[in-house]
Amino acid sequence: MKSSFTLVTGGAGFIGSHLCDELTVRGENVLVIDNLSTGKESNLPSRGTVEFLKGDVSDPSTVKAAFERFSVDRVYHLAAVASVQESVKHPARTHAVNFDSTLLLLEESRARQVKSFFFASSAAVYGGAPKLPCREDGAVSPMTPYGIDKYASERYALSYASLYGLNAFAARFFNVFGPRQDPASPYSGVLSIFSDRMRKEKPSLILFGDGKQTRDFVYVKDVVGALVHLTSHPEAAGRVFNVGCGKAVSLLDVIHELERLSGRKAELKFEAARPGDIRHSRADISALKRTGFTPKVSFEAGLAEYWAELER
Ligand code: NAD
Ligand code: UD2
Repeated sequence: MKSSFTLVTGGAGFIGSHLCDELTVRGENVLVIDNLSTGKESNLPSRGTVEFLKGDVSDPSTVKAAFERFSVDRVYHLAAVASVQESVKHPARTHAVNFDSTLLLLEESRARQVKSFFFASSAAVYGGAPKLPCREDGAVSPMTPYGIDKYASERYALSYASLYGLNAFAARFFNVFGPRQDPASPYSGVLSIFSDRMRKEKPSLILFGDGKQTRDFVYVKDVVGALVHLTSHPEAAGRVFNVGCGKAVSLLDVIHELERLSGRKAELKFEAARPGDIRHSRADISALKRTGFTPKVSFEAGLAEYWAELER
């Protein structure tokens, strides 16, 4: 009999690689599909059973071949063009990755009756001026191709639960941060960019807007903890959960904290706000808490751990 594998798409990326770490620690065999567009092979765990297929998750032959070669019994779908700005620049190209891949994976998962299917959605589904804190049963109004594809994918995943009995659930990640978030592009997560710059002798930071925009930053280890918890929760199927901390932190607060950790003062350059940028974002995490999971790492503690890791 073939051994079972847990498929993690985007497993060479920031969040996906932390998830792979945790799954291998739990003794699961992991199969990763990643095209390494932003991920790195060196992010993959060095211990445990990890098979790596370099390929495009929106290509039907790649996805089919993976399911034919391996006995996949769980799926975590995280591969995506994770940059909102990239989706604004290239809506058609990002749609193929951020939406088509979900339908392909759902079809394979339905045909093979996998035990669980997870889709990585985003706070971007709430749009530009949500009623705060954002609740899963509140209004959605995605403003960018990224947010629209996330919402459509999420709905497809949940409809596969109700229509076909697939054990599918989704999570709307708020702003995730931590080790291995790649600061390489100007569209990378703001905390990875700012932390990287603060390590320089004379750090200078660009603020798009006035720096008073707020985000609900959540540490990557809590995100992985929430996913693993929800996967085995009997009431997760067919539902979407906010995954954040429930606390708003402004970019100016972030800078203050990084100045404290680094002992350096940052030079701030203010530029126009980016198109499609959300002003404020904060999660209501009571649904997640009701399942028995509460994030454990505060913004300050997570940032201190991340900073220490960068300085190591
Ligand atoms: P990331 O860019 O580090 O990871 C995405 C991974 O997907 C990368 O390894 C990349 O190489 C891979 N990938 C991209 N296109 C692919 C394709 N066509 N085929 C195969 N692999 C492909 O980003 P991340 O921050 O780890 O994001 C993971 C998921 O979480 C994404 O779906 C993202 O939209 C979602 N998300 C992230 C955040 C955040 O704050 N980081 C917030 C909300 C949602
Ligand atoms: C993040 C995720 C996205 C999405 C969303 C959910 C990344 C790269 N993007 O988008 O996938 O799901 O969260 O809400 O993780 N900024 C600056 N200076 C910089 C860089 C950024 O001022 O050098 C600003 C930016 O204009 C924005 C804020 O910082 O107002 C956060 O930007 P981001 O790209 O980290 O994250 P966001 O919220 O656009």
